[in-house]
Amino acid sequence: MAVPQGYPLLCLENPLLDIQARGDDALLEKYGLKANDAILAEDKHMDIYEDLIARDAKLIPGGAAQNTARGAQYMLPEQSVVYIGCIGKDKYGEILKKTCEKAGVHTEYRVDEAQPTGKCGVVITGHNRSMCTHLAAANEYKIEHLKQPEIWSLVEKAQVYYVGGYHLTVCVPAIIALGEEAAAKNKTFMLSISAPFIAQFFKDQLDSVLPYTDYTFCNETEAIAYSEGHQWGTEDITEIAKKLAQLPKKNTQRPRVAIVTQGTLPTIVAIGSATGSVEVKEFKVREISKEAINDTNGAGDAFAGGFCAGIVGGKSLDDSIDMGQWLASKSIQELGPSYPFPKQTY
Ligand code: 26A
Repeated sequence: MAVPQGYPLLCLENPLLDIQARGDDALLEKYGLKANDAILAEDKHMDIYEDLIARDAKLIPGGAAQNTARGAQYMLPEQSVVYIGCIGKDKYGEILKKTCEKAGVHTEYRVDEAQPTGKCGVVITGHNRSMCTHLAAANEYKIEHLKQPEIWSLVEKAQVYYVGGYHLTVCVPAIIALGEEAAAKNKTFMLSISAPFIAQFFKDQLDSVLPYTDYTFCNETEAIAYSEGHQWGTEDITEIAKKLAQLPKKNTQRPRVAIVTQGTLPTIVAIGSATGSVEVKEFKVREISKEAINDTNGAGDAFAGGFCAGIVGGKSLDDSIDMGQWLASKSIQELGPSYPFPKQTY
């Protein structure tokens, strides 16, 4: 057997296939969906995938952190990124594996024998997207898989960890294991809050992993959901970013950086310090003409991917933010969470 190589960036989350189509208010209403949201599918949502396929849906590789992994690898030298999660033994799982291979991302999937590969129904209405996820196999990820010697050796060789907050619904112990490894060896641990429902309904799980984060990512709606859930009494994004940066931290050798994206508005970055003071920086996004936008699904994942590439490549915080904004601007010109092919260079 080939000895696994080390990859500097290790990403963990839910591998999903996106089933994405244009919809309308009637479709949103039929399933009780908001125009712009991400939820876990309940029984009443299970027909939506067929409805989307009937609307000529595209099958696009998704899963938020898997998009980030592909994005980071897009901007890094070969063999920089490994992605971990659980798929089923089926055609959709094969599509995900092949797409990652093509993108140069090494995958170490756990393959569940019983459940199908997870899928995410994406309803596009104008510039909004509503996502409804049936995790299926993705929900079967277990800490035992991460602790297998050949997988754990990749964890030990990695220098930077990126976890999608959506995984808080699946396997908190795996996230904590990565956080502990990072804190013990002064490596970098990053986490995205991923969706308002994570801040609202998985609050305790989220709070159990935030102390490990060196970089916490969220968008404006997730920031506000977090603030509301913690009765911070503010919807001011800069204030929330500052408070996120000041939350308790396990590894005190690194400051916490909280990064809040807000669509076309500037990205807010709050940098904590050992003394408790916080520095705030704002970064304008790269403007794209309205006509050039294809769809914004996955823009945040792309931003995180470009940012991770910067950090893994030893770039400064400011440069890493710019790399994130560059990759996000490229991704929104593609269909779904994808990147231009042939490859463009930063
Ligand atoms: C557990 N949930 C709800 C999810 C997701 C998810 N990825 C992991 N877990 N719900 C939506 N996504 C992904 O988000 C991307 C856009 O940011 C979709 O698969 C889509 O590719």
